[in-house]
Amino acid sequence: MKRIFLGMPLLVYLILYCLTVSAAGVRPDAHAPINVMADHNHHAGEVMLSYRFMAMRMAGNRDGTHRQPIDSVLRSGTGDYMIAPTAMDMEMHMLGVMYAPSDAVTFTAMLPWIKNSMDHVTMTDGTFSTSASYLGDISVAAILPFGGDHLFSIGLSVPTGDQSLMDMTPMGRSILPYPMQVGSGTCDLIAGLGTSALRDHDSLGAQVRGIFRLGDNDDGYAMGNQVSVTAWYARNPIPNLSASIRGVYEYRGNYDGANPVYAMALANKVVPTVDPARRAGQRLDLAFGINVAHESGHRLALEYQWPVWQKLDGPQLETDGVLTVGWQLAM
Ligand SMILES: [Cu+2]
Repeated sequence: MKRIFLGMPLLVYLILYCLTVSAAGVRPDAHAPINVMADHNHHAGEVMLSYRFMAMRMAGNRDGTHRQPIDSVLRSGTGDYMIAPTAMDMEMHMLGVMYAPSDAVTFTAMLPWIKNSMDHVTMTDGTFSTSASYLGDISVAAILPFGGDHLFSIGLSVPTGDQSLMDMTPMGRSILPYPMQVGSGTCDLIAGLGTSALRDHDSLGAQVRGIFRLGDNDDGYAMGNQVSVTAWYARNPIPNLSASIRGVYEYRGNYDGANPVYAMALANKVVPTVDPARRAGQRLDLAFGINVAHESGHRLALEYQWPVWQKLDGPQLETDGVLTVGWQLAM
């Protein structure tokens, strides 16, 4: 998280710079809050480049809607496991490109780079950390506007990521458990439906989006499907800055099948993160964001999202917050 804070002064400077130049008809809230994907389309011939940085912090265990102290996860206490995760950080850098060959369709491609790190405690009071980073799953999609302010998007995520990343653990160099992997290993269908309305000084939007796994991967399992429903309201206190508030409901399912490489660890209850039936969860998040638009086509945005409610098939690490910052340039 340190690098984020080092980048903050630069981001603040860029936002202040953008505010000094009039936006001449560019609406900052013509784009949704930065953590919403496939939220807008482009006009014929337009190209947009984007970069997003996302940092997610997870800390502490939860089962259902209740927090679980470490003692109730570990076998040395009242729990079942030899090892418990205590915290996890995910950092993602994502490059994106959008291109509209006509007003009727905008194509998008996204290329993520993901770094995961996880801290653990063992039943003998030992601690250890693992980390892994790799290219994630590249996705391509078509965004199709209809009926004025509505968008339908359909795409495919291809398994360019890795689901067998390794690192040193107390058991030697091992394949890391499910939440540390950066790829699904499957081709996934992505579908979304969204709508938005721009008024004189404010705007509203909503989107439903899902990721559906098409079959099993080479290791004999499929990650759970994911569905998110979100709605936001944005207001422009000054012409080229909008401030937004957003609600998000997210559902992700348990894994289908299991990677046989974890069979021994699963049978011996070594750690809950190798259990394909302890991956599911639901979250209700609240997010606050800022979009800044410059007449040159540059946009900067920031959004912070945190759960107000979550229910997990645990023990599983609970999410504490998600920070997303982004830059976009339309040409
Ligand atoms: Cu765009």
